[in-house]
Amino acid sequence: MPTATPTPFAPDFTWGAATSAYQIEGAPSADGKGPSIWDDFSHRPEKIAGNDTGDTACDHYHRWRDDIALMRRIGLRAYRFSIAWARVLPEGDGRVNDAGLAFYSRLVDGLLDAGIQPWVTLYHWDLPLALHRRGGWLNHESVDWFGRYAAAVARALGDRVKHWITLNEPQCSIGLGLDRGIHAPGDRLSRAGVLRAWHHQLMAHGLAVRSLREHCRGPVQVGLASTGRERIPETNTPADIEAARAAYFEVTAEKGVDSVPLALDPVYRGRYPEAAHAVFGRDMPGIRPGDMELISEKLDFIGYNSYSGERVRAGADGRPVLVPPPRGRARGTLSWLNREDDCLYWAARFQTERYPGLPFVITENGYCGTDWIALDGGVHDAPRIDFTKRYLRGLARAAAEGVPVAGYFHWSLLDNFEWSEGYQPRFGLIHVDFDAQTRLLKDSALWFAGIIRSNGAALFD
Ligand code: GBH
Repeated sequence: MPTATPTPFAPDFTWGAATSAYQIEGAPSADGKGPSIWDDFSHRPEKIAGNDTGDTACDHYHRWRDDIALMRRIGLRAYRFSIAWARVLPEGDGRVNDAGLAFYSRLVDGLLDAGIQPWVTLYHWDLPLALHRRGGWLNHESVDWFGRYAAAVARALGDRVKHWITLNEPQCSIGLGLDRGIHAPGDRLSRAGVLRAWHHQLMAHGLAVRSLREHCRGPVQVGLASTGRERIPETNTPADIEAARAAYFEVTAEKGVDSVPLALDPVYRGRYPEAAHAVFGRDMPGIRPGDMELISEKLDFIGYNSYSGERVRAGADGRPVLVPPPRGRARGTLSWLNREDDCLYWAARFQTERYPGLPFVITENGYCGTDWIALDGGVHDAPRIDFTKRYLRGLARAAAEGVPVAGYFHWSLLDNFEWSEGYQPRFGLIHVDFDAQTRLLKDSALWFAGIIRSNGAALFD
C-alpha cells in the first residue's frame, strides 16, 4: 500500500543490497578460474576463525538464479556484486577466460530480466594469485593489469551494465592485507611499501575509470567505494561539529591508510592532503607527472561504506576529544562495529561539503548478529531492523537538508564469509544454512522490502 507519509528520498533513489565475489560464490576453480590471494590465504592454518574458507561459501556460483528470485521478493531495485578478477583472467593478465565472463553475463541478464539494476564492483580484494607472485600492488605494472582487466569486463558487460565501482575499500585491501597482515595476502610491508601499493591502487582505479568509459556502450556511472570510521558531534554546537569534522579528516601515522582524506583528496581533488606529506614524510610515494590526473579522473558519484562511528566533542582548546561509547553498548558480534545512529548523516554531510558536486551513495551499511532460525521457523533479527532504521533515518535527514544522497545498499544480501572472521558474524538480510545451502528471508528482509516499497516513508511509521 502506498503510504501518505512524505519521504525525503528522490523518486529515483536506488535501494539495493550488496555482496562480494569471494564472500559468496564458492566454486574456486570452476570453468577455468585461477586462484586468488584469498583462495591461498584462507587455506593457511590459523588465518581464519574456525579455519573456514570460501571454497563453498553461499555456493552462489551455482545458485544465482535462486538468489535473484529472493532479491525480487525483497523488491531490490539494484544489486551490487563484485567480479572475481581470476575468473576473467586466470593469471590476472593476458589470457581471457570466456567461461568466467559468461557467468557474470548470465547473472547480469538475470538481474535485468528481474528489473534489478546491476552495480558491478571490479575489485573487492581478491587479487589473482599470479599477480601477487609478480609483486602485486607493489609492482608499478599493477596499474596496467587492472586497466586491462577493466577493459575486458567492460567489453563483455558494458552493453548492459551502467553502474560501476572500481575498488572496494582500498583502506582494507592495503591496510589489512599489506600493512597489518590480517587479510590476504598477509603481508606486513614497511610504511613506504604500504604507501607505494596505495598509490598504485589509486592509479589503477583511475585507469579503470578510463577503460570503462572507453569500452562500455553509452554513458556509464562510475565511482569508488571507500570507507572510514564516522565522527559524530556530541552536540549540535558549531564547536563540536568542527571538532568532529577535524577528527574525521585528520591524517595520522597511527591511522595510516585509514586516514579518510588519504583516499578521498587524491580521488576527488587531485592531490594528497598536505598533512599526509607532513605525517609520512619520505615514506610518501614518488609522484610522477600524470599520476594525480589519472587518480582524479572525473567520477559520477561518491561511493561510501559506513558502519561504525565514535562521538567527538570539542576540548577546552577546541581540539577534538573522543567520547567513549556508553558502557555495554551492543556491538553486534564484531567488536569494531560501534553503533552510532547518525553515521550516515555525518558521512554524507562531511563528504559532500568537502567534495561538492557529486551524488552520494551508501554502497554498504549493515549489522552483524548471531541470527538463528527460531523454533517457529523464522529469523527474528530485531536488532538489525532497529540498527538499519536508525541509520537510514540519518540518511533521510541528510536528504531532507538537501544533501544529494542518491542510493543505499544494505550489506549484505546473504549471510556470507566474513573474511578473517569466517562464517560466524552474519550480516545478511537472508539467512544461509552453509551446510544445507538453504536460504530464508529474515524479518529484516521483509522490513526492508517495506522501506523500498514506500521509498523510505515507512522509516517514520
Ligand atoms: C566491509 O568492510 C567490506 O566491504 C565487506 O566485504 C565486509 O564483509 C563488510 O564490511 C563487513 O565487515 O580488524 O578490528 O581493526 C567494512 C569495514 C574495515 C570494518 C576493517 C572492520 C577491521 C577492524 N571494515 N575493519 S579491526
